[in-house]
Amino acid sequence: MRKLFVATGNRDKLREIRAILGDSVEVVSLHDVPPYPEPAETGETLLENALIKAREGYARTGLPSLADDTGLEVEALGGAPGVFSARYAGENASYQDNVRKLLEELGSRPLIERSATFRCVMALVDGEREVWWEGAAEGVILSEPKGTSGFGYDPVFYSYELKKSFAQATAEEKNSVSHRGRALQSLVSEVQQLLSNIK
Ligand code: ITT
Repeated sequence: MRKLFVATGNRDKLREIRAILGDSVEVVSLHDVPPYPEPAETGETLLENALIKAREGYARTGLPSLADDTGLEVEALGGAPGVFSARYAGENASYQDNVRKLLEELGSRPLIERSATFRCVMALVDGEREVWWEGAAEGVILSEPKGTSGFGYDPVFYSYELKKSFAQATAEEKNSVSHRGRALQSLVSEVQQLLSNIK
């Protein structure tokens, strides 16, 4: 089976990526290759950061490399945390730290002022081409966490489509409407085609 390197060490993302890609490719990650320092995410956009990670992955492994960069954009906060979602409450912030900071920033605003978009860019670099796909999910930020599934900001992200928080949804439900699920769905058939062209 063709191997696809997914340039992330985030096991929560990996679990979702593996579930969505299914048996179409063999996914290997940062946990399966000799360690290398992860490149600094110095880009100003999700796409720039996804490309930084995918290019480094390809340079290090020689395998077609996929990278995910995700951001939560909250309208009332001018699009924050956006590209800084992983380090919103500081370098090495935990998921809980970031959620706490987000709830503090939003304070007692009513739901109507808590609109948010999860956006995910997936970039693939294989030595011949650089391609990317984007997926988005719309919702609102709840005033307190609900549910225990998923990860990151899932407990406070209420999905309009699912009518519950991502952390109250099953993995299948989340993947069917999520930013990551959507980016990957449009990638699946193309990845198979791209990989079958690689000698
Ligand atoms: P890699 O760069 O190694 O892929 P990361 O955790 O640093 O992993 P990002 O830079 O893309 O990933 O940061 C996105 C942050 O947004 C992540 O740490 C989570 O806190 C959050 N996040 C990403 N996808 C999410 C999802 O599906 N549901 C909830 N929160 C998510």
